[in-house]
Amino acid sequence: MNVEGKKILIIGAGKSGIAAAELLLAKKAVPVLFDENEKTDPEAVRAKLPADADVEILAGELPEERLGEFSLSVFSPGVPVDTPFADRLRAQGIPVWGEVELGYAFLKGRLIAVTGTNGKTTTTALTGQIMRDYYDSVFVVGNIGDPITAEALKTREDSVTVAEISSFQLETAVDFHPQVSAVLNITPDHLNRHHTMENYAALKESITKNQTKEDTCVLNYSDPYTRAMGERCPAHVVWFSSKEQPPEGLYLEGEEIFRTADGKREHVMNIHEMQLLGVHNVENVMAAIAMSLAFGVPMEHILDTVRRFQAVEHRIEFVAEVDGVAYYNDSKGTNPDAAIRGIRAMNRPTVLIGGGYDKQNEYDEWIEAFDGKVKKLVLIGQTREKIAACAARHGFTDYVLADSFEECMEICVRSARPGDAVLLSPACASWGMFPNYEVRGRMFKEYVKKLKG
Ligand code: UMA
Repeated sequence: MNVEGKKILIIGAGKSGIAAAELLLAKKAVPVLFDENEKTDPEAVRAKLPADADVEILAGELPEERLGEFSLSVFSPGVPVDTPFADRLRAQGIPVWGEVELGYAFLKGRLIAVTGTNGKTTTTALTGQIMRDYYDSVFVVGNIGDPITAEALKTREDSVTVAEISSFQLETAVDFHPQVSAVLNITPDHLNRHHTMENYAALKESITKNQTKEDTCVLNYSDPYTRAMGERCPAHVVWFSSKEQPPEGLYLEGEEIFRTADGKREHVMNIHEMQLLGVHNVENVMAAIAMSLAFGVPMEHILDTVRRFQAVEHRIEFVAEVDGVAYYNDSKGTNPDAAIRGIRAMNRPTVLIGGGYDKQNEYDEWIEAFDGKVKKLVLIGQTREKIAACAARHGFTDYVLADSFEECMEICVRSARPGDAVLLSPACASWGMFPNYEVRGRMFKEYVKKLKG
């Protein structure tokens, strides 16, 4: 793709926007960074760019008459594309791309892309580690935290890129074509942006839209949405399941993982050989094994990495035990389904921290999953009243509303007794109180470390 001399509008001056601007500068384009947040400080944004970067930075509103200057627009994942602003760009004939599509246009080598509602980060990190342990040039990018545009220009013909891809990023995918894809599961999330489950599931499915029979798609056999995708999938389908035996792929029987391929069944491993906990993680491991096999990594190399691989930060992460209370950071529990996995993994009476940004999710199933284990629910953020009302409807009244994260932590410490757990697994995004779930998780960990100190 030749962008030399072209003026390109980047929307969103976060991680993705900065990385996209750097890539475009390296390709001699003229990027203009625009952030719709009027409080954006252009100098603070400039400080994140290379010292000699000549980039115009705009904040607030973009004057209509300027739109004609641009030959392409690149949206950050957090910026919706079904808005009047995006429509105005399209009306002027300016293509609306996502940051992932821009990175993809410059990517060399082979690509694995992982999507799904939950388990994406663990599966991407594990698959990335398997690739790193076997191949020379490996990049792990996308929603996991490192934008694809930050790494794309470093890739070579023999590189392997493993990308975690969110529904936001798929909304603007055009030519994005992974050789191996995976859709891990689909449960309600981000419905404030995608409006219906049908839209959301269709976006996840679009990860396969440019794949062919030469490619592989790894799907969950026991999830109704991904099962149905298998019937329409343009790529060769390999299944995984923790509940039943699929026609081809990996599955769990008791505590053993098996694989069937070409009509033959082989034993893969016992789940106690892995360091990761919970059935959801067995699913993530099976998906990672299936993708790695499809990429040509021999089974014994894959299993060697799987056996050593530890939980990723913010995903049911044990922080410390203080005065007999175990503290767990599951800040990545940003939707009810992910948070159900968090609560299921607890084996002690639990003081649970919930609430945050309102993505218009329903909390009934999450509250039901408390199953007598949650002794107190401490609620924070925009959704705290909505969750409290839902808890009361389900007969759970041991909840308390906190006005700040500090107050929430004080209540947790006061309520937990030796032998209990305190779990941050909020079932909501962090936005509104924190810039992202990582900051939320780190604040939790810092508080616990201070307690310990
Ligand atoms: N902004 C606008 N207009 C808007 C919304 C935001 O101008 O309508 C501006 C904000 O003022 C801000 C900037 O856009 O300055 C932020 O852009 P962004 O939200 O795309 O955030 P980035 O820092 O670029 O991070 C993004 C992903 N964020 C989101 O999808 C919300 C990160 O995923 C990802 O790690 C990063 O790109 C690198 O690829 C985070 C996430 O929460 C972890 N993802 C969601 C999830 O996992 O549930 C999808």
